[in-house]
Amino acid sequence: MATNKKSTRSSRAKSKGKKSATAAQARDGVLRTNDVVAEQANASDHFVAAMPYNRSKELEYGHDNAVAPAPGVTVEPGASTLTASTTTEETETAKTGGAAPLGTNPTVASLDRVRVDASDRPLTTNQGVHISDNQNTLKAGLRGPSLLEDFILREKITHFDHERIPERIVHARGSGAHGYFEAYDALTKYTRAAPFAKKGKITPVFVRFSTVAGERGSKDTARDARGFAVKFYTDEGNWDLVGNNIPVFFIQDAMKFPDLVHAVKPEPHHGMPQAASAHDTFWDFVSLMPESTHMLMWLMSDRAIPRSFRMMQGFGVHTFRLINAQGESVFCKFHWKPLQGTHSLVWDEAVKISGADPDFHRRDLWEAIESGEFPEWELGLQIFSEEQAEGFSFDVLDSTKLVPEELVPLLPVGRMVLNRNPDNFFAETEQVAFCAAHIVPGIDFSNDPLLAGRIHSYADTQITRLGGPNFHEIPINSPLAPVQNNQRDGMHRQALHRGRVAYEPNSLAGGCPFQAGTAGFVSFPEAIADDKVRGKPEKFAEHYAQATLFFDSQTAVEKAHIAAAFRFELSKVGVPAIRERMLSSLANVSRELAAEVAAGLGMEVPKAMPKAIADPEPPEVTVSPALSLTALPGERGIRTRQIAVLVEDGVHHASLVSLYSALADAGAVVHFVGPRVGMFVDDSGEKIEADKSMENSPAVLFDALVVPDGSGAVQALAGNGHTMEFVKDQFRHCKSILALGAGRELLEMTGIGSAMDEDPGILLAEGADASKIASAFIDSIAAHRHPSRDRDPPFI
Ligand code: HDE
Repeated sequence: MATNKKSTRSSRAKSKGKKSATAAQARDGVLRTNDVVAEQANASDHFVAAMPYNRSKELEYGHDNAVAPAPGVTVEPGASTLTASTTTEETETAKTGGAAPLGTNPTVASLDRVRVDASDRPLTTNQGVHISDNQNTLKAGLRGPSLLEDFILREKITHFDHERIPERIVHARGSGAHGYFEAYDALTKYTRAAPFAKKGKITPVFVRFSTVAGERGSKDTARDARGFAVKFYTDEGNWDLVGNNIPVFFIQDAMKFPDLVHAVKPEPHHGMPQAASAHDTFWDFVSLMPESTHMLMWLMSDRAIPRSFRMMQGFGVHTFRLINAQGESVFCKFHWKPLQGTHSLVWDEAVKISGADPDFHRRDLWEAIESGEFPEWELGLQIFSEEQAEGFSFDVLDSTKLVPEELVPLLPVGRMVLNRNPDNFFAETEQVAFCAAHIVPGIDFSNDPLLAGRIHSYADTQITRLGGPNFHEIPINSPLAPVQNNQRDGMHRQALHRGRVAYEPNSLAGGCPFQAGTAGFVSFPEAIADDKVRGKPEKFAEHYAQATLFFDSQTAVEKAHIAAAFRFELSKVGVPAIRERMLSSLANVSRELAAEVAAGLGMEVPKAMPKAIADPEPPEVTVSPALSLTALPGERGIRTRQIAVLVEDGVHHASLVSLYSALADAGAVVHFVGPRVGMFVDDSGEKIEADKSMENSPAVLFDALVVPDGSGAVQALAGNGHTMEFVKDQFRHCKSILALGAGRELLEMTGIGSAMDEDPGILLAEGADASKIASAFIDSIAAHRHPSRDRDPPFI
């Protein structure tokens, strides 16, 4: 009998050995000779007849049914063979296995199903044939020609030839990790989304961090926004929160995205510069797009050169909707806050790191997770009603605007921990396909016109990048939630669909898979009655208030870095009129900033650029402390911080031993850095091994420096030009330096001079007192940097 709810199927009817001709009475009462095929058809007839007409049809019309769609009509098949592809489905071999367990789809199981290990296994071809010789092609004689029939060579080379796939058009360079999200509490008041269903609920995640402009092999420390994309494998399907480490964006409408990306990518005539916005086309474009000014402030700030992926915030950027089980909706912005705190590099350091270790961020993330220092973020939501939003001075559908935390505070709702590195970079981090359109029941889009373009773009781009429409079946992309629908075929299809039905409505498969009705994803029924137009709302015309808010909310050092970044970038612009235009735009943000940048370019501040709107609504918030990096110092002290201890022959042994254990106990990663790697003999005749050299690991790769005691060692180090550079860079980049005993002389030689005695980041102690100074040194490193030393131009 037909039901409007999901029916429990009876267990599989045994069909073995039933392939004999029988006589059967069909539904019409006629006695016919039967064979297996006819029997199947006859049984189907009974099954199909239980659905004499499409009972769902009348439920497809009208508003009430639109907002509360009915579940599909289903009929229980009785015998499982009724929905099978073949009566032979239980004929087993090692390859075919048995019949599909009803209602399951093994392509969505955990990654265990595809994890491969070759321990104790011989080399094989892709067809599983053992390879006897992996050194030589098949030849006609030892000195003879290679033979075309060498299928082993040809398979190997052919596969190799096709190893690369197109890189992402943006965000090509990235690094990923697995982890989980844990809800602090049920958030059912606002949303029925699965990850927030109850206190303590765990949802697996895969996260990919990225730069935007650079190609796949480009440096990690480019000045750029960072992607912060989180795939939640929820039990109601995959939810991708594809965000950035900056809460706003350059443009307001998806129509401008290709223009923006063309402007920032290497210039098309000569393919330069790589992973850099400091060139003519970028500044030409953005100086003609004043709505990008707010994002430019963030991009020129230290946010664009993070110390680590682990030390940056993440933002969903757009306004989203949350919907609860009663169908009530609120607006929402997503924020990730790192427990490690927000910390950044300085520009000179970022430039040098890109040469010393282009994988700086990738290595940092990998090593932290490998060593069990699992990075963690808190998810906070800004929740506000549509009515509240209408009262704001800005439009919440405008992605160039943020909602100040002083206007709508953050509600902490859970935490995310990254606790497992991928097994294979390509299979997981490269093939992961994030998609802004992947949302789950309880979450919905707002009408942000930038978001609308993204809803289209991501799936579209994967078709080229991952070779067809079945990229959702690639193991890293497949949900943990069961997948069943009538989509079929296409390149690289893996699912083996049982049965002959690939359409709906159907009666031959008992109406399955059936539409879920209100148990499934239901779009929020937002009322819309307006003209169909191409245009923007008036509030979008205000371009500067939040750029000013951002600048005015920075500390003096942060402001100086923003000015220096504009100076650097615009100094790389070859066309003076573009510099001038950008300065005239900055004059609308802050006279102070415009004057500083103009001075740095040897220019006068031009007249302010005319604004698109004469008298915008005054902003609610004019200073927001939350916008400064200093707002989140972090809770993890010096854990995972990299500390260089210089070593040479004759280094004072005892002081290093005691210091090492104090720093390691505090969670720091201590490296002995010598003029070369390998063994050195300390003052007590014992050996000390340098795991890094000043040549392979310059100062920029470390957060702090220890200059050792031992006059012989200090003299030897002083004779090495690398040492001077090492100490100078540590000083210039405002990092903590501890000089023990004779080590002080080295600092003096670099020209730090009297600054040494007043500088809170320089600690001096006798070698014998190394253990006493350790805790002060740890506090000093935890401060990340000592900005009082920050000079522009640098002091040494
Ligand atoms: Fe993306 N973006 N984007 N984007 N985006 C892509 O999708 C696009 C935007 C973001 O680690 C592409 O799979 C359009 C904003 C991240 O794999 C592509 C528009 C934000 C990632 C695409 C935007 C982002 C991407 C390229 C304007 C912050 C990397 C490859 C309408 C909220 C995801 C891919 C990963 C990647 C399109 C704007 C974040 C081409 C059309 C705003 C983190 O589909």
